Amino acid sequence: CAVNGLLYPAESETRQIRSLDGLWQFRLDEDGVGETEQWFAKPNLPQPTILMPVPASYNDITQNITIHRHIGWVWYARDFFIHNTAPRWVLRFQAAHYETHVWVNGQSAMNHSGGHLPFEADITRFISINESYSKVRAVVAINNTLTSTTLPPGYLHIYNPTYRYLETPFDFFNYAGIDRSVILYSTSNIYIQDIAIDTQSINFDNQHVATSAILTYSITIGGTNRANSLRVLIELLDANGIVVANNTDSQSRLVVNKPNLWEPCGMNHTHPCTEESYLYTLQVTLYNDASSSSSSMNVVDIYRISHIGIRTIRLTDSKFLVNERPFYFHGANAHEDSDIRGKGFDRVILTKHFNLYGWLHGNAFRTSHYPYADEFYQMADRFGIAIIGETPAVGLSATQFVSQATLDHHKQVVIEMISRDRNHPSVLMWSLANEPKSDAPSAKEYFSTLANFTRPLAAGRPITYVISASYNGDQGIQFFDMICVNRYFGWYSEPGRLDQIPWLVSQELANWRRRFPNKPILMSEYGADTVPGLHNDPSFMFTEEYQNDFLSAYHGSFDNVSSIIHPDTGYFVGELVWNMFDFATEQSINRVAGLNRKGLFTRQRQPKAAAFIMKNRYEQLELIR
Ligand code: GCB
Repeated sequence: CAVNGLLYPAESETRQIRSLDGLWQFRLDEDGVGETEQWFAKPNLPQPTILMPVPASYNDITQNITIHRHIGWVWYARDFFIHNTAPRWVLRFQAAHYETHVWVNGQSAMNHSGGHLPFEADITRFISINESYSKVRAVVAINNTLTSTTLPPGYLHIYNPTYRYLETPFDFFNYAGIDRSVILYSTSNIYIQDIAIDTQSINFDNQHVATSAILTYSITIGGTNRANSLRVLIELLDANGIVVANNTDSQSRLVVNKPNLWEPCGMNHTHPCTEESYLYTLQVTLYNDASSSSSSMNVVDIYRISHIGIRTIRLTDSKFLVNERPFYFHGANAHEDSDIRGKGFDRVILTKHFNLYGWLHGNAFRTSHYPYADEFYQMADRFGIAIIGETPAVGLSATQFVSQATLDHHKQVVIEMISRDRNHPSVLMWSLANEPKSDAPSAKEYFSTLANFTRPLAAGRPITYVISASYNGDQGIQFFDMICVNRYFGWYSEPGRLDQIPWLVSQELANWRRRFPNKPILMSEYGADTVPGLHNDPSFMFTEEYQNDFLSAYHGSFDNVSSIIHPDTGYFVGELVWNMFDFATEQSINRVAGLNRKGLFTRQRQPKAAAFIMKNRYEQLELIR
């Protein structure tokens, strides 16, 4: 499959990186006239403009409710200089939500549909590369309107000229704008375009020590005018920078003797979550070998991936094996969401996220409900946190299952997500959707097609989607590898009845097992809204006591069928709480002050009482291995 992986922009001897983050000119385009009036060709956006930080969602930056709830086009612009020290310049958006049009020096440079994933264009043709510098103007128009064929879907209702409402069939605020970094980077005319690496083949001796690993890789070269003398050198460096394997074919294998394996934290006792997991660096050098003497090696491009982890994944009927040992997922799902920034990427929030994971002894999370910024995966690789990478297909209904446009876009998103994330050892599974209406008859054909499409691209990972339908109603999971269910007994159903949770959970898991005896099961969400500081004994809904008791009530049922507590009979391979942090939603009668409050931590990243209960549980779970 010809997938361009859009390699993460990395500096090297042959590549310069320039951040275009900062304050951009910004304005709303409430009447949607910007393109017809050619705002992209003007030296300034028409007034009134304001300053907008990039990266950030624009919604919560001002005190203006119109900007907060805006639906439609917005415009961003900035000028910058390029010093013509390189022959090729690429402008890259790490993500923007949702439909994005970009002009460079007044000319259309790229369009992209969909948030959460990067897009880029070679902008060399728009700048005067023969001068010593070029002045460049980038103008960006972004529309956050969701439709029945976007992912996630949405439905625009226009009640009158001032009352427009975007119905979003999902439970998080539709933050928008340039919410991840904008980067300018240079390469040579001929360059390393893509790298795919697979570490799935490891030999173990009978003491379970890895004796060797075979890494299969493929390098794609981009650019024109390729000379016959172009060569490639692939080297794998260990954590001390020593070359442990190399090759000179663009598609081949590297053999590593006695490899150090990447493992999720807690898989052995000596590896707490805050310690770094073992990572190798893959260094790819592209060079011209005109004179055939190695001293005249003329380097054209160098690219390094510094997060190569050697590990295997395999599913059995009842276990999720990492490096051939049972792995039990435990942690909390999250959202890219924080005060003021909305979904804007922020390294402070990122680092706190992982420090809290370490504190909690969590070993896994799902990127609910869309692919996160690349940096989350890089951190997860280092911390040894397992990721279930999810597409933005949240809230699919029967309408979407019969739409070819939705299916085509879903496939496109699968390609973009997997090709971006497949080289991360932390990604252990792909989730292709969250809570689709999978008991609709049309779900069967849709998910069968999607599973068949994804399987050859899945890069050694199992595939799943996250289910809210009943065990006997779901039509699509039969085509996937694992069962992931979200359940809210004692909350959305049986509200207040903590006493009913244990048997309901046990019965639920047993029912799924009966229908699918060959697929391991994971609870991909369970949780209760909790207002910090609210107390009641006996526990009542929304109090800290209730969240404690609610979560604990699930755990006994999990433990009864756990694949690590009962290695012979267990089939339950993990538990992911909803949610790590409180997060923003639309305003509604069940979301006090516009927040879903199921976090173990507040939106400001401070613990509720339940965080301590979960820390204790995860510490105990780690000791079971
Ligand atoms: C779910 C959804 C999640 C919601 C959660 C809730 O099942 O997957 O997006 O936020 O329930 O709290 O309602």
